[in-house]
Amino acid sequence: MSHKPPASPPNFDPDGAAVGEGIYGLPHTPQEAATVLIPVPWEATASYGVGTAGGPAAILAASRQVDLFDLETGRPWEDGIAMLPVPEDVVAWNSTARSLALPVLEAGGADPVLPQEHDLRRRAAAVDRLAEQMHAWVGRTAADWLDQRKLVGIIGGDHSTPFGLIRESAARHPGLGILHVDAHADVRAAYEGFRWSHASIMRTVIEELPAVATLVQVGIRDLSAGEHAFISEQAPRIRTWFDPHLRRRLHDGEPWASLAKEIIAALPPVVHVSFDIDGLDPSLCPHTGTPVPGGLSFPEAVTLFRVLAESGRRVVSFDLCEVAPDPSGFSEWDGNVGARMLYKLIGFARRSR
Ligand SMILES: [Mn+2]
Repeated sequence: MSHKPPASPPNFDPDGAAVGEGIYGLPHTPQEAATVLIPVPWEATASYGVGTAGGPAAILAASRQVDLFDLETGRPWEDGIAMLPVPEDVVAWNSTARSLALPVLEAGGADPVLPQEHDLRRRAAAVDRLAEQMHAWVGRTAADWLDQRKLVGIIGGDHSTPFGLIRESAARHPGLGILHVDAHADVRAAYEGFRWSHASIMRTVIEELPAVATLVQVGIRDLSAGEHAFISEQAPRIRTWFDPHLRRRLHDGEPWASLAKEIIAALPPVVHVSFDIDGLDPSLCPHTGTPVPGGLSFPEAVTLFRVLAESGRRVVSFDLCEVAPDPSGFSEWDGNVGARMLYKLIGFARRSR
């Protein structure tokens, strides 16, 4: 990629404590930066714990503690990383959608036919319309930066947030593959009455985006029988490495490096990485909305990124979702892990280009 690194201001010291307002304390504007991050503080349909709408702010705050030098990827900051301001429209849509959704979530969903659930259905439909506005906004914003040949990442928010980016990315790269790290399969047809649920993102991707050639899932350990059947029916377009099966092979002595190569080999040449933080061991994301025991260690996830970059495949876009700060404000651990995972992901994605 022929991107000219932006000149750093004379008073910028990459080894010093972060002083700038930007992510990782960096001085770059989005126009200068090779990597542009779009924060999407949206969690309208969070069904269990809430707080992922605070993900972008938590990652931004914690990012200032991350050393810019990285042992594995060198200096990913050099050609610029910038996060756009938190979009006020999305904040307002999220809060309206959240109030509309609450009674539906409390009722465990909206029945599609029962007359007495008419109001719940009306609410769920209104939430879906707001979600579509959010997707349209994400799509327009992402399209602008993708057309400038930037690496574009969504910082969620819940896992419904990257749909607009994946759609734009796939439109520019037909045959796109998705590397999806998650505890959940996210292939429910709809969830709790909402078409645009955090639990159905990959179902929508598979059904509505024929330009997505392959979905490769890793770390999945919590899904319904219906989702399990859907994954089997969709093979080989969906390839899932379930977490218990990966653990068993590791315990039987197979090295993670060879499992990672097997997983990455299933991907086409151009890739979007969709990273739900709950794909990791929940000790690394204790406040995320739907934690599940098991999952990847931090170094296992980073090895996947490394093997992906070294394979010659190209990462053109990504999302990092479901990071939620400690509601008491006491611990910044979730944001810390999120900011470090993001830095590794950007570092290896930049190397892949
Ligand atoms: Mn998940």
